[in-house]
Amino acid sequence: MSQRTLVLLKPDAVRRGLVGEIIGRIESKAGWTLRALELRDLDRATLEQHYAEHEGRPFYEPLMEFMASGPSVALVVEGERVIEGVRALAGPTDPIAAAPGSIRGDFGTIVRENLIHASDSEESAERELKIFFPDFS
Ligand code: IDP
Ligand code: MG
Repeated sequence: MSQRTLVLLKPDAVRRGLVGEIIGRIESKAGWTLRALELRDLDRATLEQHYAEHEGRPFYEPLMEFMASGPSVALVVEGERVIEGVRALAGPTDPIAAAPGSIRGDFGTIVRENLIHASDSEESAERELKIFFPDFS
């Protein structure tokens, strides 16, 4: 089942020079392809839409500040079960709990600065792709 997912390489990944490493892992999965890729400063309005489900949580404001602290890389990745697959490559939200071999497990220590966002379901992917790539068909 071919799908599309929205991936963000967060400002910590860009600052730390891990963009190539992380995209390499995604690109290496057989049959997955990059359909869009852009280095982008994410503005408040975009971030509010993207993280609407978390509004009011204690980590929300620090998360918004962090996500606006430098450019991110926004990607559309397409391929077989790519939504579930990129989440598996990323690992769970807390990088200390994430298994070695996963992106968060290999490179992260701080929950907020966990390197990568990836859509968590078909519904989320559809919603998030519209926010970040509204002209993409
Ligand atoms: P996800 O990115 O693994 O889907 P979510 O629960 O959707 O995780 O949270 C969105 C983002 O908010 C996380 O990736 C992380 O950057 C941040 N975050 C989530 N929970 C916490 C927390 O408890 N403390 C600090 N930051 C958090
Ligand atoms: Mg999430």
